[in-house]
Amino acid sequence: MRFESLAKPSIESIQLKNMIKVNFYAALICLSMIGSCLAQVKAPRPVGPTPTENQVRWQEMEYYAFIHFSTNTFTDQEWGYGEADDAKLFNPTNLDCDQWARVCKNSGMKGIIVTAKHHSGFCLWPTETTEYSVKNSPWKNGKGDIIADLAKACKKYGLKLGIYISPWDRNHPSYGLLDSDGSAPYVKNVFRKQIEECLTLYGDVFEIWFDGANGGDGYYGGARTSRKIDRTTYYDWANTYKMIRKIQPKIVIWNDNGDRADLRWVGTESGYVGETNWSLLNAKGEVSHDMLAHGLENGDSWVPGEVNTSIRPGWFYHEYEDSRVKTLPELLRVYYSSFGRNGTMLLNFPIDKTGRIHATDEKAALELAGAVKEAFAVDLATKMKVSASNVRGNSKQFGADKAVDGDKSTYWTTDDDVKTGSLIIDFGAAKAFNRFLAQEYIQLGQRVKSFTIEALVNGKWEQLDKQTTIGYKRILSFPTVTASKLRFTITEAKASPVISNVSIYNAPQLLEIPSITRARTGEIAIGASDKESQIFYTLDGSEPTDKSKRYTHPVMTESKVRVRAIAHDPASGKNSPVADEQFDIARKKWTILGVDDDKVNSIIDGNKNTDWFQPQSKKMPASIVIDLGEQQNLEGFRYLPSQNRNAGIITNYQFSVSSDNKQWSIVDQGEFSNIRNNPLWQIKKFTPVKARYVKLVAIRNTQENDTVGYAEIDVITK
Ligand code: FUL
Repeated sequence: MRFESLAKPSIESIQLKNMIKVNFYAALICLSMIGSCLAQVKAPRPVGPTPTENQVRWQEMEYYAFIHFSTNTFTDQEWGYGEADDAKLFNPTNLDCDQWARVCKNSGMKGIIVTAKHHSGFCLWPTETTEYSVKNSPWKNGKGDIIADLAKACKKYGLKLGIYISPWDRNHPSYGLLDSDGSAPYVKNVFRKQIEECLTLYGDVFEIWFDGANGGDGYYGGARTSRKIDRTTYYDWANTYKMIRKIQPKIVIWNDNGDRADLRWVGTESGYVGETNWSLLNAKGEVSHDMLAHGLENGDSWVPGEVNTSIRPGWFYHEYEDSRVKTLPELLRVYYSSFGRNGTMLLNFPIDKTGRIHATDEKAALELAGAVKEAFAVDLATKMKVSASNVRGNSKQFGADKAVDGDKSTYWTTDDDVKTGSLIIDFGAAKAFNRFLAQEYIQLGQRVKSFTIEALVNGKWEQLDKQTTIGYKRILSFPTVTASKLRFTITEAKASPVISNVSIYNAPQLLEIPSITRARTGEIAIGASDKESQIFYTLDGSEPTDKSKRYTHPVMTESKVRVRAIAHDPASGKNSPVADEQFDIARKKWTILGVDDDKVNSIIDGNKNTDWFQPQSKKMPASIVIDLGEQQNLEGFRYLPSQNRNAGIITNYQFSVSSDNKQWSIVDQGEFSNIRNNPLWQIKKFTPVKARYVKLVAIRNTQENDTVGYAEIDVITK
């Protein structure tokens, strides 16, 4: 055996050995190449400011609710004055936080931010800081705690809880006052204590909201004065923030009061953020309206936008808004213009007097959830063949397919020196689609400055859209196209693009609600947003169907009238939601007195896009007098501020009537609350009175100067 083993090896065994050797070295070389490849292809370095973990967690929530509920609900106001007696009115008959949470959950929301304290100062929990709270209301004989009930309901439905505490407190006697050492007793002993209570008593809080409305008229413990504060110093935010983060380290702070927090307002309460939307701002310095809407491309801090809007015109419940709940197309528009544009969507439910989300609001939110589910049910890009113009280090880890793998923690990216690039998604066959969605991996910063999408239609590339920023999520809508490939090209970026997701959908088409306007003469015009659909309407308040009267030309009316209309698509048989407008008497016989300018008539022309401003020479108080042409039985008036200029918006008014334009009596006076942020029709009612002349006196405006503007003025007759 030994000799055998010393025997000369056979040719085959030498060949085999050599092969093993060669393969071994080849494998070694390969391994070391792979090793060095792997070692070389590092993930891109972050670019510019990046979000904190808390901000990423918050951004991924995408959609959550606001709840507005307070004494205002019972006084029918948007901004409660803080009157002590208002606490006695707070008495919901059927308060049901479980219902709030259930509706939010079923609507696809991830959390609820509640007005624990609104500007009136009334607290929805039995705070130790003031008597102005649920504990002095008839509700549950003062033994209730709405925040505790809501926290429990949120837990049950797997929702996160958020807290709104208004810095401005129109009830508290110490609001706005300073001690001799310059410190603010209200901030130290009341406001901060209230925050502390809310953040310690009710479990985890994901977001805290500090509204920007600050100082002004109020009850202030009976002083009934106007108190001004310096918003840059009064609240000492730095210390308040420190305290908040210590109690709730995972919280995000929203603040509209000067000191930059974690999130920003987007400059409007109408439900949209700019198409270009950078999640960046500068930590210091003034923030303009434009910066709120678009962020700052080179801002030094990560401050993403949150789009807040109400499901009705107002934030608080008013019965007269029951027919003004946003329709499905309107809600979808908010959806696409909020987190479809790198924001989050914070949709408000005003709680009604019974203590529940109104059935109409619930229906609208569920309809939105259904439509979203339907629109985004099938992602046509998932697992499709996809190729990229460049892949970072040719590494599989950063390949094109990472953008369509349904995993948001993986991404496609390019070499460091490549700041542009395209992905081509190949459907294999022609597919119809009308929505495009893209996401950047924001943990590495927001990079994309511009991009295009094109479709390959009959062998030719056709551009579908050309846009700017992407951020956490961008959704584009366009007319349905049938194509076999889609090309997504990043045309400019701050550094190599990092794309975690691309999705393509074919959403069902929705018919837009028709527009209804009434000219001064009383002529009613109804318009559809497209040429194909037909319009059907009613004038008696009944529900219109495609069997109702067909609209072909303007309809003349003179008296009070409720117009309801639908757009109907004969091809699909589909109807739009119902448009619903109520008009008072026609304004044909009206004359605006004492103004030598024809344009003044635009304030009674029924077109909210035309406006008129008092001549510069006029000082406050400025008044406008209208002759109604004949005696009317009046019980209120309406004022719509200019919809085009953020100026001349009246906040404090007086309304007088007269039968002869000589003897005047004041029938109403007060404020148009929250009109700056939400410049809607202001509806004011008073005890009915007969009169032919009316006078609206502007006492103050949002800018505290002498500019006074109007889009429309109207009366409400009995
Ligand atoms: C505003 C407030 O003044 C409103 O009343 C409301 O709370 C809204 C969300 O923010 O600016």
